[in-house]
Amino acid sequence: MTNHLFHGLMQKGLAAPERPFAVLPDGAVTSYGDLDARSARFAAVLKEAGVVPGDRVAVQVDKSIEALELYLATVRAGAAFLPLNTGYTPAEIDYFLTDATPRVFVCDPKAEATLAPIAEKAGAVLMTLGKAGSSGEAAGTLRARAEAADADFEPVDRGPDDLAAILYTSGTTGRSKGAMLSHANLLSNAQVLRETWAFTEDDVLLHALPIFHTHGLFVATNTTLVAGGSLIFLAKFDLDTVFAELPKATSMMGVPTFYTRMLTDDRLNREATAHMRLFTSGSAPLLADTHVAFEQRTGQRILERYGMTETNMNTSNPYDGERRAGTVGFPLEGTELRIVGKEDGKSVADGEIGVIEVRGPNVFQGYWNMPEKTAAEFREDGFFITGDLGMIDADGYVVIVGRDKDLVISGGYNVYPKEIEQIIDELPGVVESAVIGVPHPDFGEGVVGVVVAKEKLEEAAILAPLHDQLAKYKQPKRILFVDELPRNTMGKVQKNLLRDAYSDLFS
Ligand code: MLC
Ligand code: AMP
Repeated sequence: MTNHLFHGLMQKGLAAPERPFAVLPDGAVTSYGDLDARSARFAAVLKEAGVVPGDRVAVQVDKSIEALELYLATVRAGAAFLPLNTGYTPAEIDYFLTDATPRVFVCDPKAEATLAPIAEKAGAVLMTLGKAGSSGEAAGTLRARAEAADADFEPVDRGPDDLAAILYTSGTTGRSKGAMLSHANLLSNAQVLRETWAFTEDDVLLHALPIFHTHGLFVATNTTLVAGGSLIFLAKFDLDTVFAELPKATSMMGVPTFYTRMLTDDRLNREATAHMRLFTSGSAPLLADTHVAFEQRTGQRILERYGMTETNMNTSNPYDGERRAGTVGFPLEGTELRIVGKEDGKSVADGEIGVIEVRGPNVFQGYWNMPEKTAAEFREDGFFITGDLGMIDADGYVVIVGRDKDLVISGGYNVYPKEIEQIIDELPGVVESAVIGVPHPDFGEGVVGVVVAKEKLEEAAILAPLHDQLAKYKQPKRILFVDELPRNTMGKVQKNLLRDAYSDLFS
């Protein structure tokens, strides 16, 4: 039987099971054979728990090889993988589980007591998966069950259009939307990135990204898998570990914060990076200054690419050829990109700014349970409206100049102001609020809440109640009090004026 994504990703690995798939900083190696055998056992456990093709398996666990094995197991079992940011609070998890109604929810053993009632309410079977290397109860129930499970799990038959993953991405209304990605969406993008970036089985990718988002899970992991290469798998981005492991790597993928942090460190120099084949950046704009500074220090030109949860990767600077700072390069093979006028939806002339729209095998199937939202974000001819503003320069390079959506990107994580404003506006003493992003030296943009209060309030009075409701990265780094919010004649808050007024807040 054929499972489009599993067999596509594992083709090279299954042919050479002794080859390493991932190496941990402590030297522990997971081979492709191990990955195959362990994902088979996890798939068997999922099946025993009642997972049938089309079901969702939601997962909120620390980064580990086992979490990747669970991803592949879910695909093997014919279900859709639904990874959740480890920073999400129980209140946020409640929303995702209620919306997606997964058959199984896997969480950290430490969170079990808190999350059990939420899983039960959503009708999900709860299992736990602890940190790599832990044993006994701390290892969790999934591993214990896997030890007793069948290692000969036959991958469930799944075709290109079947659902492989649902990734939630916040929405402008404040309600998160589950982007449905098919087997073909994921496999085609991994294959095209392998070709575009020349990944082979000799590649060793330094993996310091989280694995609950497109960048760390699909771009980094799937591309390495289809190439039959290997990962140096770090728990998180940490400068000491990155510099210690860099000599063994051939390539690294990061968000701009990785590169600005590396630039603050004296260990970044030509010698430390001379052996590297490729550094890529994405998920947020890489400042041209960062690109230039990195090249001056190392001789390496970071390759910037552009993507989204909904579309996987859309464009990339060339591997061979000029990697142009401040641009995201050209549409990937098979992906069409156009720039249209915001009002009329008609293509603009080259060099003019408009909304970026894309179409291709990389573009998702729609939002889970939200047919109207899906319809609103696609044109009749199948182009997806990204909400990013861009232009195409004289040489065909795509330049992203801003966003037509009210979105802040902090350290590569998306923060939708509405979600935060809705909570702040409910707090005692608050009249209204506007959440904005302003330049931040470390995170690119820092989240700031601008609040109109009825009475004198301290910052803490706004920030403290947010702790239980919002993941840390969404919480404003500062709260500023003003007498009134600037509005245009239509009554709309002029966030651009607020962004200008506070542009130096973090400098
Ligand atoms: C951590 N904090 C953040 C934050 N990350 N705050 C705002 N934005 C972030 N991104 C909080 C911490 O909780 C902490 O709070 C304080 O800020 C400082 O933490 P830190 O130790 O400096 O943070 P660190 O753990 O090092 O994390 C920073 C980071 C991480 C940049 C390494 O955020 C990260 O890995 N980002 C990658 C995101 C990503 O993969 N995005 C891809 C999305 S997919 P306190 O108060 O406790 O000190 C996508 C599509 C595409 O966009 O195109 O790829
Ligand atoms: P997400 O919803 O987390 O997948 O984030 C997708 C958004 O990140 C895109 O719509 C862009 O706004 C932004 N993004 C991704 N890559 C880049 C890039 N290279 N430059 C600028 N913005 C980017």
